Amino acid sequence: MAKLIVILGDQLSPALSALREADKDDIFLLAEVKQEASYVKHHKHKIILLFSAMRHFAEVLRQQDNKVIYLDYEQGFSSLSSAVEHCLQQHPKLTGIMITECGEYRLKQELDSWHETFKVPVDILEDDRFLCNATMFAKWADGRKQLRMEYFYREMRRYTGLLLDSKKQPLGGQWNFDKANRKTPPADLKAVAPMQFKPDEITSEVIKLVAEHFADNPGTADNFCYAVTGKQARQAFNHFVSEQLGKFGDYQDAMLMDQPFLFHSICSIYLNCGLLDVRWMCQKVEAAYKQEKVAINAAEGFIRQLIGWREYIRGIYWLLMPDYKTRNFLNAERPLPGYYWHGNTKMRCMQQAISHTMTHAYSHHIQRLMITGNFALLAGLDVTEVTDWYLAVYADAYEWVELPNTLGMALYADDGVLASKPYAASGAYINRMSNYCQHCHYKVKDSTGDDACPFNVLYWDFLARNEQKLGSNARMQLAYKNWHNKAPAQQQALRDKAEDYLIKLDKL
Ligand code: DLZ
Ligand code: SF4
Repeated sequence: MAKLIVILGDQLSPALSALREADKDDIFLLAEVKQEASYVKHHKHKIILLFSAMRHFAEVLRQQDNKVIYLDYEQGFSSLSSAVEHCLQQHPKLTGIMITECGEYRLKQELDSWHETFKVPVDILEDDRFLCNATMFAKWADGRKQLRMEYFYREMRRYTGLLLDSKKQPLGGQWNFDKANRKTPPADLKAVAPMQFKPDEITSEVIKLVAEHFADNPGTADNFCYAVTGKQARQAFNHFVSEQLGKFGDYQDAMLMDQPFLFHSICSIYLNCGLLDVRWMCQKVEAAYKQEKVAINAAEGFIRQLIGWREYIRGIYWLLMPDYKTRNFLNAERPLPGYYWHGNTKMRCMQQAISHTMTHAYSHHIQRLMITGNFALLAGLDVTEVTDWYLAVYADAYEWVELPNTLGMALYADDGVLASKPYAASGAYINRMSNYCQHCHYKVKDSTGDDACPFNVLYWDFLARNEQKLGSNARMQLAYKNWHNKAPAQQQALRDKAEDYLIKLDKL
């Protein structure tokens, strides 16, 4: 009774439940297929990363004497279902399928149909690489008026025991050191880059394949330097802990010209496809704190992202899909300007965030939330176009993580499920957290003149445009008070300027 064990491109973990449960006669399937490679126009680096990491993972499985079927892209399989069908036909001794649950609702529907399609038993196992499963999350969410991350996070700290003292109280005397993560960066702050890896033979093959078959996708296939094995990813993470983490604690939200990574680990790229293990990462960071190598704001700030934010986001996704994807509270429907795909804009902050994205399939969370996300929110860009953009261009993006972060957190399209108020900010915030404005065509101190900063102009217009929906939000009262304190003539000038900018949005 041999089974087909299907391993997806973001399931490249030795501890995957489907691998743990496999028997000796079972056959593993990894497949590079058209549908997964093109449900959005993925950045070339994202495809290179996954195809190369899948090929390396298959190698390791083979070396451990497992039977592995690897279907590469040039074999032309259209979908995972067609790959599975092929294997079942070629190997009649296969009498069942086993797979660990996937990370996207779209694909879940396909997996759920396999039992009917193939007329064999299909075991879909829990993905216990995550710390909180759907049942635990639903229990936590049940009966709560608001699903705030902070309370979920405290439960996760208690559940994991991370950064707790012997009385189960938070080390450092408080749960959250968020305020100590937002220092303004000095202009001469020197970044410490994440570890880079030279492509080996397998990766070089994949780079050629992607350059040929995905020529029109965003990004270039040339400068790929990410880890593609678990061993490399662990090296990269150890480098982060010893060389970057201390400064990451202080400057999590900082942005500087031409410094795409600053002190960020970029390990979401590896964690989200399975090359790193969340428990191992958290233990490394906790140990660095206990050995006094990093301060509490660094250790807590990092662990919060993993066991707090990341698990919370996943919980929200599975709790609220598929309805969540249809939400558009602010009726945002303006087309995405072309510079989201190339970064040719006079707005320096947008140019930086987008060009980093196009070069590396990466930009850090504040660039995503407070630059490209904030701009999309203020300008009322189409929610589906924006969420598809994030899903396509980031190497760490799968819908479970991308959708709530974009639709909920950045665009407030879920009417406050995730965030208690929209993350709308004017140029002043960007000026405080970066040195971009000094290098910009627009004037960050201006809101109505010829070269007024578009973030200022659109910020006020956003408030005015959405007052009916946001005016009663308790956390927006100060913003609306400031708006109403403006003289009618000034309000009109701001709105006229916004109209002008919105008409020529593509040319800003
Ligand atoms: C993102 C991606 C890409 C580009 N290609 C593949 C692929 O060819 N084969 C595969 O198994 N997975 C791929 N993936 C990742 C899947 O899309 C991912 O598993 C689902 O989105 C669920 O999270
Ligand atoms: Fe961005 Fe405005 Fe600053 Fe220019 S002036 S970098 S558009 S915030």
